[in-house]
This record gives sequence, structure tokens and C-alpha cells, in this order.
Amino acid sequence: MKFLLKGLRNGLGAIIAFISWLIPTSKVKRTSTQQKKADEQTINIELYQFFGCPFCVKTRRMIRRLNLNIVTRNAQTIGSEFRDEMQRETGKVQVPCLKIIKGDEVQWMFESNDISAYLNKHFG
Ligand SMILES: N[C@@H](CCC(=O)N[C@@H](CS)C(=O)NCC(=O)O)C(=O)O
Repeated sequence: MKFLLKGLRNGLGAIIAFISWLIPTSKVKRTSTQQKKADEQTINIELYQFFGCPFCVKTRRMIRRLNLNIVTRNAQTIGSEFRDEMQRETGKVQVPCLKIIKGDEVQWMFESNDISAYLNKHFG
């Protein structure tokens, strides 16, 4: 039963991700200098996510709209490097989660609304 529900959730998630991919987004436009600056800032940001999670789809759309080059990390597979890292460093697995590296410090930001607000504030 648990296996069936998981399959259903993943299937539904894949459909949501596909529909989101089909719907165009109007991207923020930047000059090449501005884009270079944004790229330099986002080099220290990574999105830990599941492909079919609706909150992750929403966050990826926001990243696409803001025209940001943010690396995504698959935290779905049990026993995978990024899932294990998140569990070890934050004590839980919850996606989407933004990993923000500031020098020696690492900030883990949960909640899609908080992530959207943060990205909008810095790159909107
Ligand atoms: N309120 C959270 C909800 C996030 C959430 O429920 N994420 C689910 C995936 S859709 C999750 O991390 N589940 C943990 C797991 O399945 O291991 C948000 O908006 O980001």
C-alpha cells in the first residue's frame, strides 16, 4: 500500500512537473553585466529538491522566472549523497531547501514561501 501511494505521488508529481515545463514563464531580463553579477552570487546557492514535489516545482519556476543559474540537488533517493547530507546537517529531509554558502557558514533555508521571498528580495 505504501509502495502504491509513493508511486501515485511520484506519477502525479511528474505530471505537475511536465505541465509546469509546458507553461512558459516570463523571465527577468538583465544586462550581461547584471547577469554575470547574479551568476557570481548564485554560485554559492544550491536547491535540494525532489523532481515531482509540487513545492519544488513552484520553487524551480521561481528560479526560472528570475533567470537564475542555481544548481539543483536530488535529495529524493534514499541513501543518496545529497539526501544524507541534508539529514546529517539539518536533522531532517524536507524539500525544497536552499543551501546558502557564505564563506565558512552554511545556511539551510526550508519552506518554499521563505525561499521565494529570499530569492525575490535578492534577485527580483
Ligand atoms: N510547507 C513546505 C512543504 C514541503 C513538503 O511537504 N515537502 C515534502 C515533499 S512534497 C517533503 O519534503 N517530504 C519529505 C519526504 O518525503 O521525505 C513548503 O512549502 O516547502
